Amino acid sequence: MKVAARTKSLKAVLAALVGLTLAAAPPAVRGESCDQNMACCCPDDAREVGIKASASSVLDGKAQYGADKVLDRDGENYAGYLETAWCEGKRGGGEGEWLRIEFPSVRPLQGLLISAGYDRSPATYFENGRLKTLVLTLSDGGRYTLRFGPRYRTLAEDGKTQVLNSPQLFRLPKGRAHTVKWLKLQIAEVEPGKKFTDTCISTVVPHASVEE
Ligand SMILES: [Ca+2]
Repeated sequence: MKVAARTKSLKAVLAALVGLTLAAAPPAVRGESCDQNMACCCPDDAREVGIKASASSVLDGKAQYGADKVLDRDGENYAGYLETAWCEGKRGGGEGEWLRIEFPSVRPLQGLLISAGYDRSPATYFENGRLKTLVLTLSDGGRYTLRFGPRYRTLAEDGKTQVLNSPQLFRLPKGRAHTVKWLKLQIAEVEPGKKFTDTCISTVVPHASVEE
């Protein structure tokens, strides 16, 4: 009887823990492909002055993989400068490592364009770790799980199939308007790289508004 009672109470504790975990899981937002998706395009704030990035770690401590590499811009390219990337420096896939972006003043945030990996080339993309899920925390208390979609494909002009799965657009749910001073992106799940274990993000573009 004693064993049975103990098993029962253990089950109750486990059930309570599972309940707490489920309750704490932030709502999920799925990434959209930017192929033929005008909502990805042209945020009016792509060249914000005074926006800053910091990170929990940097690969080998090298400036070339620094947090600021998610904010550099390539002329008028709405997606940012994809040749460069922040790469985390923790041993393993980088789960738990984070990137923090701070704005010079409080501003609206409706969406984010985020690279799923190192977008410089298909080679760097597949050799390094890629994102499956990120946890987004906002300074106004908002919290979401960002789920990167599967690989999107489209037909290139030369008739060859081209991989176009990154960056992806995340629209925050319309039910709640967010105004933020900072945001934090924490790596939750990754797909390991074929050659390297570090996980990289080429660009993050905050959108104050997102087209329908
Ligand atoms: Ca970059």
